[in-house]
Amino acid sequence: STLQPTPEDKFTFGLWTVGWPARDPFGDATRADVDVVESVHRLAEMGAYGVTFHDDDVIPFGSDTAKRDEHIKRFRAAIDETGLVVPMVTTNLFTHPVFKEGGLTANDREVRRYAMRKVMRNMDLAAELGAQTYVLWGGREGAEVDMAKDLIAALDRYAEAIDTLAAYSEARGYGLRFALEPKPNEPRGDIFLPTIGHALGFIAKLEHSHLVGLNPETGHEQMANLNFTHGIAEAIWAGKLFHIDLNGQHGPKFDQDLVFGHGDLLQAFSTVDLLENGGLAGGPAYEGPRHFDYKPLRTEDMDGVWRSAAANMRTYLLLKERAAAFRADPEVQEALAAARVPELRTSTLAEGETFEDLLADRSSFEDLDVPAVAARGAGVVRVDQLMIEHLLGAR
Ligand code: ASC
Ligand code: MN
Ligand code: MN
Ligand code: MN
Repeated sequence: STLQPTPEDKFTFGLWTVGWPARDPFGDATRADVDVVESVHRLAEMGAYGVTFHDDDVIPFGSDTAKRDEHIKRFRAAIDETGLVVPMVTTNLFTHPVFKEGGLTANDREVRRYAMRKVMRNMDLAAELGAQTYVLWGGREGAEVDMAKDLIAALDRYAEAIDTLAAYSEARGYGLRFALEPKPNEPRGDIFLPTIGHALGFIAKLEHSHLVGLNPETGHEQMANLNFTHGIAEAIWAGKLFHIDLNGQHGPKFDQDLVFGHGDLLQAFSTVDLLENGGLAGGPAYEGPRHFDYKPLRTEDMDGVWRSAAANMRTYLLLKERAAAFRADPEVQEALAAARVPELRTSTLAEGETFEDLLADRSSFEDLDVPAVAARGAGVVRVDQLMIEHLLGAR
């Protein structure tokens, strides 16, 4: 294996990541704006597969039609020159003050109608650029004051908006699938659809649920003190992992958007192992882009920005290499067997067996030596240490 990224690795970056000038709530920008054309070229040189963007990343908010066309033309030329793809596109419904109280779920109906139009206009561009996935991160969909929002009506409006956008994609033949991105808070005090689980429950209620899935982000689940690998496993199980935002986070605090692996490294290891080796046949459990949504540290100059972009890909490839070595190690296989991990793929009832058969099977209950079963060690610590040893390159 090689640690040099290539387009086959399907690494993609939001233009807003390397392009972040590092303005935060307490301080001014520490870097200049980056031309998207430069970002496209630099990322292509580094071996990326594609880029993604919010409308406003490519077309500054408020551009007139002529200026808009010019920005799109320049971006398109860069894409064509480099051969990068644009597999996902999204909308900025959070920066402009008009969205301060929400976009698709704002109390103000004029804001909601405007937000829908902003998404629809960018869906036209997404389809033109060949995107398959449209992400909806509802950063401003939420509240600080519970009683200043009709919480149930807000979910109705959210569902109405997404069903309308899905119907629009169908009617225009765009073939887009929508990926909702959960986040528990920030910038709103509380954001609607705060976790993967909340979003899955919501999607099941949609008229167009078949077109709607998830774009989970590592740090967003970890902000809620949840296990990201467990979260995406449930999304995969539900057939809803449409896209993924990989980054790093050190537990519950503000959204750090660190380089992938530069946070909870053990969880990054299990994430890569699940994506690459977690399929039922032992292959990938997810085939879409490996998308990085991170922010280069505010301390860095542009050299640090490009180093951080490379670090995401290299860390992913290192973890992929370690995960492959872990799976190939005979001692690991023995430890997993001793911990009965493969046994979980055997159904609890035998083929054709009914609950009547189970009731009739005395060995399952009446004759079971429960204390003996309870006394069996589960063999988990051996697996844990083997994980650590592979992660540290000790095996
Ligand atoms: C997105 C997305 C996020 C946010 C954030 C904006 O589209 O996936 O997590 O916007 O990156 O700063
Ligand atoms: Mn329809
Ligand atoms: Mn984030
Ligand atoms: Mn994200």
